[in-house]
Amino acid sequence: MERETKVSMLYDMLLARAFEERAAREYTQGNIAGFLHLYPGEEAVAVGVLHAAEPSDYVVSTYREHVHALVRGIPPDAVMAELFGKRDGCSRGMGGSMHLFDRERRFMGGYAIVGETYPVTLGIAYAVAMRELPEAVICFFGDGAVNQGTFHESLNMAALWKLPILFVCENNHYQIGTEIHRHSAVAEVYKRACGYRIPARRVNGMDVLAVYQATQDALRHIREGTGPQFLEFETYRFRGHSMADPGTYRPKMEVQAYESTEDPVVVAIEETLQHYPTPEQIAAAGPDSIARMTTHMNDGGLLSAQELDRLKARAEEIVERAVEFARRSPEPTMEEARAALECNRGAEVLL
Ligand SMILES: Cc1ncc(C[n+]2csc(CCOP(=O)(O)OP(=O)(O)O)c2C)c(N)n1
Ligand SMILES: [Mg+2]
Repeated sequence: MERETKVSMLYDMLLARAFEERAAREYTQGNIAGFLHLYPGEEAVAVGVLHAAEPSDYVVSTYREHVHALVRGIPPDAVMAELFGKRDGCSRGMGGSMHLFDRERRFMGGYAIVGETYPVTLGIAYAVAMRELPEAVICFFGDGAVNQGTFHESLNMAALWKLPILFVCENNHYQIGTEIHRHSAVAEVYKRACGYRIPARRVNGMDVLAVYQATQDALRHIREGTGPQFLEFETYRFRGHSMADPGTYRPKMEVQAYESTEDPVVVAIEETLQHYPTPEQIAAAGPDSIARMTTHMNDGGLLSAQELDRLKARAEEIVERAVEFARRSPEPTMEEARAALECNRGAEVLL
């Protein structure tokens, strides 16, 4: 792999981290409303997958999609402005954090409903297959989303019709607060794809180079016309499920009461803890994807400390400018909202 590609992937991860941490700050200051699901910890997945993709591929994502949108090439200004609900946002301020969209870049949306991405992907992939072009549709979803009925219906049809889909599971081991052993009968997500004869692999989602390689291989098979592929990337989110998840729904007194007694809740917590990864397991999984990539590049003599500082500074500056841009952008009007409804009616969406 070219040095430039590695530097570019590292930069995208740094930008992603800086963007999301800043979005969190803007949220707490009241500049972003609604739900805000952030991506720190998971950067290697979006960056590795989307660097391996072609601009002609389509991307369908979830509500945790800011970084997918950024790596896809939507300008940080337009993404931040959308988070702010402003007119210069990529969905003209009418979508917000969970509904980023950019037709020209074939970013076919973030979706708030868990499991909604599969049927949308299927429809796009069917259109692509009819046009017989070497394009693929990349479908992102979380580990919790594989328990939805649409997952099974869509995988079955995708395999049956040999559709050009890359299913990408971002397994961060949690569905909101529920750990995977508690929400899924099969904790190795990739095994589910075997039920539909879809080739599937589990890959370290904290290693951007491994993610890139696995995606390239999978996309090559898809372009050969052999049908869908499935990749499960094991990753971890460093923050809560969303910014709306501070845990304040439990009165302090109640929590303290449970903590201070030896009641069944304590036993249940201990039992739960047995399913959580031990510190040794976490350490064995390796460091943060950004730290890992930085070490890799330093060891290979590909990046000096000064260059790394410059990349970080550039990312911070781009994010600062995006926030300024979002602040200055006007609010959309009700007339614009109505016009958007009208213009979407019956419109051709695919390019
Ligand atoms: C159909 C549906 N049910 C429930 C929800 C509420 N909900 C939002 S996110 C989420 C958890 C999804 O977890 P996962 O797929 O693992 O994605 P992650 O948030 O970990 O990225 C749930 C249950 C929803 N948005 N849609
Ligand atoms: Mg999850």
